[in-house]
Amino acid sequence: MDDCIFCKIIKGEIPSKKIYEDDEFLAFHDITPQAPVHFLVIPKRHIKNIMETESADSGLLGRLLVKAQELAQAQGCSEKGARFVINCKAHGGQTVDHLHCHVLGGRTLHWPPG
Ligand code: DGP
Repeated sequence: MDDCIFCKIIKGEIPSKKIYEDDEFLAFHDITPQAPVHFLVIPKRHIKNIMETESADSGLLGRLLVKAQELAQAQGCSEKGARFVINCKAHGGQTVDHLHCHVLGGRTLHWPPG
């Protein structure tokens, strides 16, 4: 997608602080961190949001979550845990229309969210 910020990050057209990359996923620090640990894990394939996925995407979604938890542990969240968030569309608070999983940690997070 030509006008997608995250596709531009994947292509290197917009800089990011990468923490992980392979053929399928990219992880990078969020530009407006909401916790001491706050990074995003995104598929390189442009998928607009979680509601655009189907059963054929089960493997990708499973690998995305496993990668997110591995990176959370690598970022120091093993002992006290972290939060894994996927916002979807307007009511879900999604602002970038490219599927992404937020990983937040390093402090106690409140529940319910606002
Ligand atoms: P969401 O609201 O769930 O769509 O989260 C989008 C997140 O993406 C938000 O926390 C800020 C982050 N973000 C937006 N633009 C950029 C960018 O250009 N670089 C980085 N690193 N993060 C960005």
